[in-house]
Amino acid sequence: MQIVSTTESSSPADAPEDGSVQAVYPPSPEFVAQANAGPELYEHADADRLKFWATQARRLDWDTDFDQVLDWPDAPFAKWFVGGKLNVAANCVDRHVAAGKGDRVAIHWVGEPGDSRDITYSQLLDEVSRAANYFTSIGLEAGDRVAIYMPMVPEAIVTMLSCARLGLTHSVVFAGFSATALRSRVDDAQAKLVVTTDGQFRREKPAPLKAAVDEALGTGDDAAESVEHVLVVRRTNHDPDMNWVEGRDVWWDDTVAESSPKHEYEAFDSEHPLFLLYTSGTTGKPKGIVHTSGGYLTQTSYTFHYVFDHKEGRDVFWCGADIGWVTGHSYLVYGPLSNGATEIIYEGTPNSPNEHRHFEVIEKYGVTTYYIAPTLIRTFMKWGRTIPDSHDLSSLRLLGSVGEPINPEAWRWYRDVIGHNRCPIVDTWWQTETGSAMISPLPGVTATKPGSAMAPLPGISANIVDDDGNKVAPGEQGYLVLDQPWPSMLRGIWGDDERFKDTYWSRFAEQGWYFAGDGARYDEDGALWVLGRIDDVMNVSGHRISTAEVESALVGHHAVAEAAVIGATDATTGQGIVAFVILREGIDTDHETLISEMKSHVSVDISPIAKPREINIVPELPKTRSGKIMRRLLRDVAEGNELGDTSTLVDPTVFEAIRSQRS
Ligand code: 6R9
Repeated sequence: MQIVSTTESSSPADAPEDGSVQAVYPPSPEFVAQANAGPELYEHADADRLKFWATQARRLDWDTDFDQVLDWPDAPFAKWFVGGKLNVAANCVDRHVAAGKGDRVAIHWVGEPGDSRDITYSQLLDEVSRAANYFTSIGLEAGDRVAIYMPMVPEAIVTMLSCARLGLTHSVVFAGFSATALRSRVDDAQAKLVVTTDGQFRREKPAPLKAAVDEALGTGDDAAESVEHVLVVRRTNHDPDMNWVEGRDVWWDDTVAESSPKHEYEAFDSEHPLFLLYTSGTTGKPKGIVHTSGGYLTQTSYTFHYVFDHKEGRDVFWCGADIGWVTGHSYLVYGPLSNGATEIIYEGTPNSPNEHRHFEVIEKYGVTTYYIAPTLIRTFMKWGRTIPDSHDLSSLRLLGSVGEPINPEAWRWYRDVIGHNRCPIVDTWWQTETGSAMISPLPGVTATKPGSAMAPLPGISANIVDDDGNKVAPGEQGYLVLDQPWPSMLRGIWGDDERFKDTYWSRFAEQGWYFAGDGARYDEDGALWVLGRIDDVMNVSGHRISTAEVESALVGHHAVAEAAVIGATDATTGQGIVAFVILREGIDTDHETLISEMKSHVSVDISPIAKPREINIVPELPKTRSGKIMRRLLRDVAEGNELGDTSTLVDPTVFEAIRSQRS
């Protein structure tokens, strides 16, 4: 596949003169000249994949070298870097201090109410050591599980690293989840310790958090029996009614902060479990995705270096995800810190106290590398370009996108308004299960197409196949599969090997491929386009149409800020396309005219078969707390069904607004 282009420039001169939009964006010669990655990275990986991964693994410090790169006869249960021993936390902290980089800032922490802290690698080492000493003092041992239910405070990262240091397996539960969700995760993992805060700031107001832990852990007969201790970080200092269970609850200030900052680490087996991260499946019970040490750290570290073109000591990296999601694990904690990066950790939402917040942070800290989700880009679009335009964003040199397909309009807006047509964009496809980025351009190498994740990274092998496992022709939709194991792959579902095999490996069992659950297609140049979850692919009169494609077309209409599309059951066509759209600020054309304009826009942009049957103009879309649109619920609305489970929604009241628009 020809995806490499090194010499052409990506100046405005490349823009077609007939007014149509630019289709391909080659890297600029200036970026190419300084890029970490070159085309030879693909060549090395293609020549000998396992040797390539061994080279990447040696970016880390191993206390005992590995003697086998991959052990796969027991597929789908993989072992990577067999025989090797390392300490993940020492790779993220100690080794940078030992190399004389202790005074470098690891974390510029920005609190929601405006407070801030800068934490150097030396200070991080002290903090991690203190927590490790305290955890040892209460009897925790390698292999025990620790639940972390915290907002984005530095102690959350310190706790994750202290667990890694001791071989404790952490399970971070997003602090926006309910007490019920926390309880089911604590029980499933049989966590002995829960680390939390007294409260958290949300839109400038303190809200209790420890209270949810108390509710989750219960009392008497209903008490979560595995939990021995609850460790509480003081954050808001504002919960006059806070409950305190003597003998179970302790303050961080009285315990960790009083412990010794000296701690000798021990090395653990490459396959020692590092963390569990729960993700929702098709059935009600969340799956505890298991990740281990050596392979996970190898691939997060490698991808951080090459995909984000990280320059040690110069770059300031900012990933906008929460530590409650895999993106936060891999690109707020393990990827950046294993590379000795300086990064931003921001506690709040993008519009507190106002919509300028992110751009002020970029300006103040000189952020060079900015990695966010398309939903936030579209929100910025909705707020309007005058907001970013009023800030100096000249420090930025690379932009990233993750979490969902990015529509070309949002991609171009991101590149133009945030990146000033200077910064390459890396659209990174991956999942909780894959652990690190898998399909993405390499900046300085790949000529990118807006909306395409382009190609598997060096060392990764993917394919798009039909029902029988045959590679699809360009333009045809198929299943995205990973046909070779990769170092940061999930090692299983906690306590449920059968579900692991069944969920990911049964669709193409004969071939032994991992089925990711996403649909994708190649274009005529071989670039790979991820179309979204397979259950988001509609079937209208026998034609397969991706919700993402229709959404992308709708967002291409000048009046539309954001769109969600679902396939609703239709007696004649199988499914009918129903769209929900949010308008941009300042659109005052009447809705009837707009709706008919939008329908013909989609018809022209994709094909008449993709023309929505129904378009609803709504004030909000139902989103999960990680920013994914809950199409399942929109389908219920469109089909007039009882609403399914709304517990993971940010704002369950959006439905009243949506329903009132439809009636
Ligand atoms: C990292 C993360 C995984 C699902 C995945 C896919 C969607 C993520 C994407 C993307 C298109 C991208 N997804 N990145 N789709 N282009 N660049 O988001 O993990 O929360 O487990 O979600 O997200 O559908 O299967 P996770």
